[in-house]
Amino acid sequence: MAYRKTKEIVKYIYNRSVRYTRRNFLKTAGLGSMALALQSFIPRLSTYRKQPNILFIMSDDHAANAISCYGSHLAGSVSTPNIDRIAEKGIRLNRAFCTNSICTPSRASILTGKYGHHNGVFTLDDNFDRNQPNVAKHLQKAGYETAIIGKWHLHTEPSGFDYYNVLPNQGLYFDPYLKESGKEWKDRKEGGEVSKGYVTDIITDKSIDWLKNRRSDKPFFLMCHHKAPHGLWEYPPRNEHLFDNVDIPEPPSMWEDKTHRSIGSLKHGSNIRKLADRMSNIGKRGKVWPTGKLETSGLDETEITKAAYQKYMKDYLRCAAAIDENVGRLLDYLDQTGLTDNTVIIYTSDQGQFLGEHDYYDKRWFYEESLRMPLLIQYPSEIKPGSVANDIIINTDFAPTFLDFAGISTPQDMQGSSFRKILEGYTSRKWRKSMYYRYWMHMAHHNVPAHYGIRTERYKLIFFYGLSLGKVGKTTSKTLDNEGPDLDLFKPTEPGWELYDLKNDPQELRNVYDDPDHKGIIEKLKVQLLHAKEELDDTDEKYPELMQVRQLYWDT
Ligand SMILES: [Ca+2]
Repeated sequence: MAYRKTKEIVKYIYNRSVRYTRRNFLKTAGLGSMALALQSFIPRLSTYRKQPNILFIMSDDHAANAISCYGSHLAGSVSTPNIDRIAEKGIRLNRAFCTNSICTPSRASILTGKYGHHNGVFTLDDNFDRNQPNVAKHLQKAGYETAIIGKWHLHTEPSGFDYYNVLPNQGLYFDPYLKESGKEWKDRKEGGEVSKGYVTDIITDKSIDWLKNRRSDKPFFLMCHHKAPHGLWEYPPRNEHLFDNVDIPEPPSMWEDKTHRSIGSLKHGSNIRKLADRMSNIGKRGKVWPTGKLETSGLDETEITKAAYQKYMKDYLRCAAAIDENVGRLLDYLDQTGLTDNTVIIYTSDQGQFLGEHDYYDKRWFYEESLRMPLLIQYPSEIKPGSVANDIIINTDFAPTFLDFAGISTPQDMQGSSFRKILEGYTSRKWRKSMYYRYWMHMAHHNVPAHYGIRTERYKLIFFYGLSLGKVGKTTSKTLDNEGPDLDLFKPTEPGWELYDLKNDPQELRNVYDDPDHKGIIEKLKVQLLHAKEELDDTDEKYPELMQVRQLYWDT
């Protein structure tokens, strides 16, 4: 047996099917016989033992609002026909969320199936402990050939991969360095050899090369990780004139009156006006903005914000268009080589990105546009074309789901759960109805205060506790354009609470925390929040400083 004794397989399938599969449960309940019940599951055995290939394509900061199949204020301006192909042939998940909306922590959670406080990656600066278990190691043991190509950003040498070829840190858009397995490894931004060309094309070329040269007798697990469309949004020259003479629509929340916000969030974050300054000034190293300086002379404040938004969106969408082209190349390769039917194809992004919503760019906040990961999955044997799911999925669920496809039960140390059955259209009654979020990197880079909270299907409760708790590392000082740190920014900020009713206010334009009508729901959500923290082992008792803040502000 490749990975499990027959008896164990049958027991495993029987248990999971009884637990999750309404259709099969009804069948077996009517027959009332264990033997017949098992018989009805036997055809599934071959499917489970087949171990499909897994192609995981992840971009960086690609907001669902910028993917046409999700629909948004950008509909009509944005077209991602190749990424949409995955949704057309498979499923679109509308509520896939990250547990900490920045690159390094989200990637660590995807790999380990754990929150940052369990895998040790709280911030962009934390080195990933390569000796801990991860999904690639489990898949290797289960007989998979594994590879990661593209953005890594976990600083230490990848482990669990038969092959890797990864960018140091963020990587470069043009002529990037790449660090390949079998050669001397150097941590963090050191090391690597130059590949000539545009990074998105290169990552796809190397992914296709690896697919061509892989061992044919093993299923594969390939993580194809794009750098784009991460700032500073350097698009390929071929897309330079995309969106010429087009006015990109502004999101309705770009001009919102933020007076509804708590003091915890009100004055923080990076707005589009700040981006205008960065785009129009010469940086500290004497460099102009890489896609050209934003000209603002003669413009008033509103016009400057509008001009910066247009430039931001056009640069960003030109990068995203290159992602879409390259997703198409990978999908075409699978089609041409007959691999499509036996490959689970996933498209996602490490987290979302504000595209002017709430007058923000970047991510980090627990607000929807930053929290939400696009998630599209195609696997014709199990997923009906054009499916849509609204269940709450989080990034710690990815690893258990991949392992489920490989026939492996979720390891005890993983905190997420497999959502494989949701892809087939069945949701267990036990499936989570809420998710816990935590952002640790207090006021580093884009001035976002540390916070945590809970999002249910309807409500979102956020506690901005405003403390760095020693989680800001010594090299967290570099911003995107290499500006130095202002350590004063890492001082505590004033705490505050916010509550959003996502049913009546999906764009989070009205914080109703102080509305007396919501007193009851706030009490319930605080109990749920503490329960989630307890269950996930992220209790505040570990941080006396935070407990002090809680004592003062919990009931305010
Ligand atoms: Ca990212």
